[in-house]
Amino acid sequence: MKNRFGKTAGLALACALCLLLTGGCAPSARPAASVQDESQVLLGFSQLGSESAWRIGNTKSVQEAAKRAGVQLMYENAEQKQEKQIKAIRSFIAYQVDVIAFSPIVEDGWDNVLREAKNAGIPVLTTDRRINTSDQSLFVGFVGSDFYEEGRKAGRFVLRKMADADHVNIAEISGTVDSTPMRQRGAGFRGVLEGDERFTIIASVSGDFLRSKGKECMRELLQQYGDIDVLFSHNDAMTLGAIEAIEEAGLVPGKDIVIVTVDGEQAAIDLLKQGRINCVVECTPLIGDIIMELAKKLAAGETIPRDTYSEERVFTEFDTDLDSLAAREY
Ligand code: GZL
Repeated sequence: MKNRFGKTAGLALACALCLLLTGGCAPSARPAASVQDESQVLLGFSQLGSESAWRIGNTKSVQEAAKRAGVQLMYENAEQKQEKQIKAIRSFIAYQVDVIAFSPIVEDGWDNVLREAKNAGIPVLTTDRRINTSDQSLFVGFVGSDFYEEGRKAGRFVLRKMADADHVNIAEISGTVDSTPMRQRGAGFRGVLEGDERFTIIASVSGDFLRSKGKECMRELLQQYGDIDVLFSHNDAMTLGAIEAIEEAGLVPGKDIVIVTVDGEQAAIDLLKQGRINCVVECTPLIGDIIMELAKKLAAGETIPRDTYSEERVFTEFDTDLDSLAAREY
């Protein structure tokens, strides 16, 4: 951990910088100098927003894990804006945190601010989503899901469910454009189906991981295409919106249109049990404890694995134990 005796001056400077950089909203969790415990790791965490139950569950996991781990957390919510994440990272640098962790809303555009963190000697951990950079030294590791595998799991379910179909029209409602889950879930899904002429992805539109946009997208898809056999939706929030549109159109979700979704929110599992969703690919947001474990290692100068992946399941209509599933934490 950095020597924080010089912190008081640093704190004043950082507050001024943060007020300058963030338009006056200093990190709500910024500890006053008097309450800083020099032995505690100080982690700056930039969360991308609050767009879904998954994201809210992820934030809760990080905040509760910090308390359990005795890590002092400076938390910033960027409200879906990359420029706010960049400003938050700059304020963490000014405050000389021990470690920076962030969930990059999109993959591109991080090199400059991460070079500033590197020059300040602050290790950066990417969580949940990845960045696209030619300089791999700008971050020390990634912790989160294998989104390619999530897409492959969705594709393998479609292959099984539609095994007897002669031709299958698939509509895709994807996540935030140029985000890692959007790019990799889509690629994994397509990789499983490619080469099988029976499957056609007739449309792919972005719902930005939002329930409201998922509903809008599905309404438009149903107006444009009268023969959608399968919906592949990149997250449960959009799926919940899409199901509203499907039912408004007088169709039965899970029957008239096979529905494959990703995340594993309680609401999606409940609909799976009711037969209104056919497959839920788990993507766990509960990575707070592993983030704290890795942050403490980094603060102690230890090395960490380049990639740390979550263990994840897939739940389908073919499962016989759905009723025994434990309550979901998101
Ligand atoms: C995936 C995460 C995605 C979730 C969405 O790790 O980045 O963002 O699938 C969330 O629910 O909005």
